[in-house]
Order: sequence, then structure tokens, then C-alpha cells
Amino acid sequence: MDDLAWCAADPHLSIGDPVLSVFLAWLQDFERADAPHLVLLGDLFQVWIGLPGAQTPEQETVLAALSRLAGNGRKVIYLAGNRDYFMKELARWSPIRVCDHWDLVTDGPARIRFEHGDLINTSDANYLRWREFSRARSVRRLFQLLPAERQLRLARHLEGRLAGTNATYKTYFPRQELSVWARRLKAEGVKSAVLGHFHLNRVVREEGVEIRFLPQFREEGVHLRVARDGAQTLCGVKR
Ligand SMILES: [Mn+2]
Repeated sequence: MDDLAWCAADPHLSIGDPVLSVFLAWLQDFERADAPHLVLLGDLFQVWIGLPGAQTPEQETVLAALSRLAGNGRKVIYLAGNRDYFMKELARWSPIRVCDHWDLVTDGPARIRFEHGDLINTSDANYLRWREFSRARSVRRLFQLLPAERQLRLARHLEGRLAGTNATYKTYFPRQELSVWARRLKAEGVKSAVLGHFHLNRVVREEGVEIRFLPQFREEGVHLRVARDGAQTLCGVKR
């Protein structure tokens, strides 16, 4: 095995979700493979609150598996998505590294940028304000004062609120904003990027940057493997 990284996007796991066992089996496959990096492109759960008291049993199970990987020297990188809250907090009490974007350095000429993708549509000011507000430190402090079961209930409420925002956001493809984003990457010397969030299976070229939209783990049952030379392959997931 010469993979540098395995990557999955948008599992959107929920309580009692049958896809949970598929995801855990995939983590076991990753454990058996030699790849040093596990890159999770965000929105791993329907809603994930990164506070220690707010974890569902499913989240505890996944965290235990991810912690075991990290304990064995694997790097677990989490790109925060729009269903993820207070994830910087999660990075404080778990071995998961949380980022808004992250670059994989390959043996080939290209660095590969990984990002969830919800921040690209800069014309959706309402959404960006909501993302900013819901993740603010003051909001987190208030949230932390609530008992765990109220934290979870509020999480469900947030989920409902988010559904509307997300639907509006997904009704069109932000071609223009994507091009602005790609230009910035190019200026940073990044020529290749991987995005989740859009639930598309597509590779496009914008401003000379190759952008891969990684399809949803739960719907399409695929993940991405990146070889040491930077070559990308979409692979199926055992069900
Ligand atoms: Mn998303």
C-alpha cells in the first residue's frame, strides 16, 4: 500500500443510523492499510457539537475508533463543515486535528488543498453570518452552561434551522465564487483541491486549479485515496 491519505465526505450520520457500521468498517479498512492520513471532509454527523458533554452514543463510538487510530500514530484531520459546531473545542479534548482547510504535501509536484466547501459561496451573506454567529465564543460559553441533554435538543433545533439555509445554498452552483476561490488557491501555489459539501461526483478545472468534488460517503458509498505521488483514485466502500 502506497497511499498517503484516505478521505471521506459528508456521511451525515444520525442517531440509530445503519450507515454507522459501514463507516466503522471503513475505518477498520483504513487501519489495516498503510496510509498515514485520514482526512474527514466534514459533516460527519447530521449535527456534531464538539463539546465533551454533548456527544451521542454514535459520536462516542466514532470518537473511540478515531482515537485508536491517532493512538497508533495516524493523523486524523477533520475539515469543519456546516453541520459541525465548536469543533476547535473538540480538538482540545480529543486527538483529532480540526481545520477550516488543510494541505496534503505529496511526493509529486502538487500540494492538495482539502476543504469542506460551504465557505466558498461568499455571496450567501446570511449563511456566512449564521456560521460566524453559531460558532462564536460567546455562544459556545452560553451553550456550555446548558445540561448535556439540553445541548443535544438545541443541536436538533439548529439542524432544522440549518436545513433551510442549506437548501437555499444548494439550489445553484456558485460558479463565480468558485472561480474567485480557485484564483486565491493558484496565488498560494495550490494546483489541486478536494471539496465535499456539494455532494457531487465531478472534477472541474478553474483558473488552472483542478477541483475535485468528492461525492457523499453515505449516498454513493465511495471514498478517495491519494497515493504518495499525489494520484487520486475514487474507491468503493464495502457494505
Ligand atoms: Mn456541508
